[in-house]
Amino acid sequence: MTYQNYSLKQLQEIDAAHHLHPFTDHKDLRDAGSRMITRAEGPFVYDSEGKQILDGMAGLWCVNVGYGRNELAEAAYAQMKELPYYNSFFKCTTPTPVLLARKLAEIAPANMNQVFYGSSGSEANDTALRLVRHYWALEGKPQKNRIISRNWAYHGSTITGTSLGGMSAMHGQLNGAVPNIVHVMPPYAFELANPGESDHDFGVRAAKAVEDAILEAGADNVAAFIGEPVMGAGGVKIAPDSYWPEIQRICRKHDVLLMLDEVITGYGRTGEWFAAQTLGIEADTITTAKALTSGYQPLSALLVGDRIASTLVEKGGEFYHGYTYSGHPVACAVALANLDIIEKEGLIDRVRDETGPYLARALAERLAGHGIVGEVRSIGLMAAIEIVKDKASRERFENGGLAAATVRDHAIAGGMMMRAVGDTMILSPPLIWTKETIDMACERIGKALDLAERDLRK
Ligand code: PXG
Repeated sequence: MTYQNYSLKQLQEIDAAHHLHPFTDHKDLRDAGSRMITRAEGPFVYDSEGKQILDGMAGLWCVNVGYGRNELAEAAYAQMKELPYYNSFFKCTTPTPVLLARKLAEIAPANMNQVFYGSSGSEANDTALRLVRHYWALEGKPQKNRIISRNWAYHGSTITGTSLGGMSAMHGQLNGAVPNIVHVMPPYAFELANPGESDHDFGVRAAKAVEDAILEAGADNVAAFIGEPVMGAGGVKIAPDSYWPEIQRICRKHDVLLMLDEVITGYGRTGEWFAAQTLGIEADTITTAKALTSGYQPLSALLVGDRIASTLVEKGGEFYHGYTYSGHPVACAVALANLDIIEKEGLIDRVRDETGPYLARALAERLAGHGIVGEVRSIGLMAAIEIVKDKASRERFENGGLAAATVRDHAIAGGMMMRAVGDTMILSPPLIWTKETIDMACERIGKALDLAERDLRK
């Protein structure tokens, strides 16, 4: 590649002339010009001007083993030379997706033994929706097809992903969602708990919203509930402890399948391979992608529980669904090498026993007391910082979203890559972060909060 021959300005001009970015206001982008990230190593990314930035988002919630891993490049290279592509249709397949499927069954919750591949989380959720409805059709209940989801959920950006998701701005541009998907309140205590309501009671109430939706539709018409164990793109919304056990009980009581979307939480983020294990949830499908390859290759795996899989096998009949790149051998080779690194380096144990608790303490002791911080919360290496104008009343700054965007801009300028969702700052770093990296991050975030407070209170 010869991009080094171009100046930043030239690349920005070419970008503006030819490249439409995801989730972007293109008028804005043309005014500002894009930030060009050109290389990365370990926990850092570097922009075209050589500026080093600590990557608090693991790319986009995916680079769990950090950057610059030769093993992954070599796995891809070796597989490309031997067999760059062959399909898994028409009773064929290739060795790497087979071996990866066995590995995934080994690390997944006990009832998950089958895998369906795609190239993205959105595709995997499309598969999940189709599979769950297919399951009920095979069981002789085709009308049991409604899906309960939640406001603020993010399940991808295809029409299915957007329809399953609960992002109102995205729905506003949908012009017709996939039918029979309803959304209820999320378990977001910081904004939705009533004054004086305990976390426990709020969690039970948020779960009851799911049961109410089931009862309203009639359980015979409800196929499944879908949820992220921890809502990621919606702002790292962590449910109270009472929520998931209630959801599990409600789904069992009404014979409603439980679909987990672990595109963000999968592969170690919460201190177990899957958040289902951290939170003790028994699901019928688990959507995974992102950190399956640490983002080095596009790959998703829908983990399918025994209940659905056995019906599929016993009843037979073709499931008319699949992608050219389902089980892509190169992506699967990279995934195998990636899971190997996670295991050999003990990254998940480190999150559970060391860095996860250390991050929680650091946020609580060093940032929670800040004048514009309303709450900090985390699970494993996934965290949120709520930005408020008034700590006691939790009143937000005017112009919703501007406050966190101000913090974010100062953070990036200070060498700390973070995301802002509304007025929530979020962190989801590579699992290779150490206590020292967390110290560095907290220091940089603290400075960004100081500078933002100065701007915001002007
Ligand atoms: N489910 C969840 C829970 C996700 O977080 C998807 C599905 C879709 O995956 P693909 O691979 O189709 O993008 C995601 C993706 C953000 C952001 O701004 C988050 C995602 C994607 C893009 C931006 O936080 N998550």
